[in-house]
Amino acid sequence: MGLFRRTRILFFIFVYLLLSSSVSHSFPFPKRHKHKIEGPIKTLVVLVMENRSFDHMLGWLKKIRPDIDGLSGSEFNRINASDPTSRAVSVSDDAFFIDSDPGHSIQAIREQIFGCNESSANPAPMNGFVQQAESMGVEGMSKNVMSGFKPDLLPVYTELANEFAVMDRWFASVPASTQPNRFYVHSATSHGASSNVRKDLIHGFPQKTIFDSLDENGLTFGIYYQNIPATLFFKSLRKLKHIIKFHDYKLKFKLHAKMGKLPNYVVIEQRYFDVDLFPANDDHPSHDVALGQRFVKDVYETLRASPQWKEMALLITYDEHGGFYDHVPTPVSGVPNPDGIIGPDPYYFPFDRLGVRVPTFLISPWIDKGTVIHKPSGPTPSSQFEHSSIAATVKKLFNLQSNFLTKRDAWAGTFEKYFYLRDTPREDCPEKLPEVKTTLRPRGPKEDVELSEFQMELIQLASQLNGDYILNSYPDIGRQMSVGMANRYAEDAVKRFLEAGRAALRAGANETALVTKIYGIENLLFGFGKNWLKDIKNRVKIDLIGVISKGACNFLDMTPRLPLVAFEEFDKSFGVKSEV
Ligand SMILES: *[C@@H]1O[C@H](CO)[C@@H](O)[C@H](O)[C@H]1NC(C)=O
Ligand SMILES: *[C@@H]1O[C@H](CO)[C@@H](O)[C@H](O)[C@H]1NC(C)=O
Ligand SMILES: *[C@@H]1O[C@H](CO)[C@@H](O)[C@H](O)[C@H]1NC(C)=O
Ligand SMILES: *[C@H]1O[C@H](CO)[C@@H](O)[C@H](O)[C@H]1NC(C)=O
Repeated sequence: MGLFRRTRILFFIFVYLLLSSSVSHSFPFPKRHKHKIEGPIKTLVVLVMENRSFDHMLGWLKKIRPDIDGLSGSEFNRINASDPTSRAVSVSDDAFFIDSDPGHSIQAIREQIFGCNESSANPAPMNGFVQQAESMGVEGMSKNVMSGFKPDLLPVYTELANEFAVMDRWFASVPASTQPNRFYVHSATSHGASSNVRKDLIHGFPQKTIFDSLDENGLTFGIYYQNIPATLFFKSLRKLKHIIKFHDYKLKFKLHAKMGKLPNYVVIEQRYFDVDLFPANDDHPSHDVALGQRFVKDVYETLRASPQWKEMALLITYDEHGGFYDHVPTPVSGVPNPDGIIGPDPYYFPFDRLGVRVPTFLISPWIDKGTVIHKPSGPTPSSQFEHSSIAATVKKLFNLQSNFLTKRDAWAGTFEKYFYLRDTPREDCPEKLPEVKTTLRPRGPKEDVELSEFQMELIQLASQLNGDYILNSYPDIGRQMSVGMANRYAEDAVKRFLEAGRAALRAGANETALVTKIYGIENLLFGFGKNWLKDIKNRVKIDLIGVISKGACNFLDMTPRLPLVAFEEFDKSFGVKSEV
């Protein structure tokens, strides 16, 4: 590698020495005027579970709660949706443990809701779930997708439904998989992703998020994660100033709640990896739904015990339906494309219809017992509750001066009015939810299984955070990993990423810088003399700050033990991968 080439590489890497004596240790946050929140809710907590439809989780509640739009018991799908004489599979209330993952790609979901490849029927007939399941060739799958849980197997949800509000018209934002739907929750668009988009997963999705709007208005947010925060897929959350808003759920959630220090917008992420010591609690097949129940119970009871409880609301929803049957037609008309971006080849999905209905709860002492919230009453006649309703409601609830994020949250129904129906908060909210004693799985976690698609994406995110994404083995980096290995890899990547970010903040780095770890920087530095920093500084146009790796430090005769990281100014393109 010639000096010229090395110089070009280093053009992107202005390394600022941590050990420089001129480092400022002051906290680099400007004081802002406090934004006043008028309404009763000062903190909204959002928990997005994985991959279950409304009818699968809550459909059978209708037996004891006829006001909820659940199952009558006579719903069915045929194994061939276009053949009225083919065998019918009816809904059943015997869901227990689902091992394999039903289909939920954009094609599979189209078949589930329309029964064929033609997507013009309105209302959508919701008659292809069994046909799609049959096509997967997995024994018992078509029965599984039509099954639902008996309410007494999900005692935490049954109690929450009786104590607070069930929203029985809340849809996934996109008839596609986990990741696009999770993007809608915080940014009202998936920026064109209808599945996994590798390039954007590496560089981070560039769209504006509700976190940015909150920040602009001087309000606070916090992300309480367990193995790896999927919110780091957003580029803007990789800014240095946001590093300190990521907290380990285990260490900090209860503490902050108890101290009354939860921020205005709280995102709780669950365990996405199923390992012996810490089994997954996200409800994703094949994970144990009983653990999901215990997790929801833990979150609720923590909030209930907080001095902030009377100014709080908790929204629990599911990213998507996970291939499970739901009888409510997916809205297929009057849904605006958020930002003009069309999905990729070969489907060119225009983001103009929603996904399948998912279970959603609204919990707060401002909500009356046994409330059911159906369709929203605006802002347009076609408006619906869907994941963008969260950003739309945050804007109204907290009176944000920022614009809507996209056309989608401007259109989505909002739920702030349900906090204004009482004069005072309730005093009778349960302090504890029912114990969940039974396991809903005949076995423990299997650490040695392959990764699911979403877990692969999380590993790709982790490889971005720790710099491995420039290796030739990316994007197959997770292919050789078992779930157990992947869990360790992801946790380690997150730990080092956040540590490095905090170190840079302490060193006085510009808070708008993005954190980017660059693999093998020490090799690039080799060959420059001791004045290399000055040389680069003279040439560099972008403001990059770095913490030196052990290797480079040895070369430079220094001794820090910090991970290798560079910090890139926000909005400048990376240019690193192609150069190395
Ligand atoms: C489903 O039924 C239609 C209409 O009878 C028929 O044309 C088609 O071949 C059937 N599909 C399968 C997979 O059996
Ligand atoms: C739908 O289209 C795909 C190709 O895009 C084809 O493989 C499949 O058989 C079609 N399914 C039906 C039910 O027509
Ligand atoms: C940080 O960087 C931004 C973007 O380049 C710049 O506008 C800002 O003035 C910088 N802040 C400080 C404190 O240097
Ligand atoms: C849920 O998770 C899986 C695997 O984690 C992911 O690939 C998919 O997009 C999501 N949907 C379903 C139904 O699994």
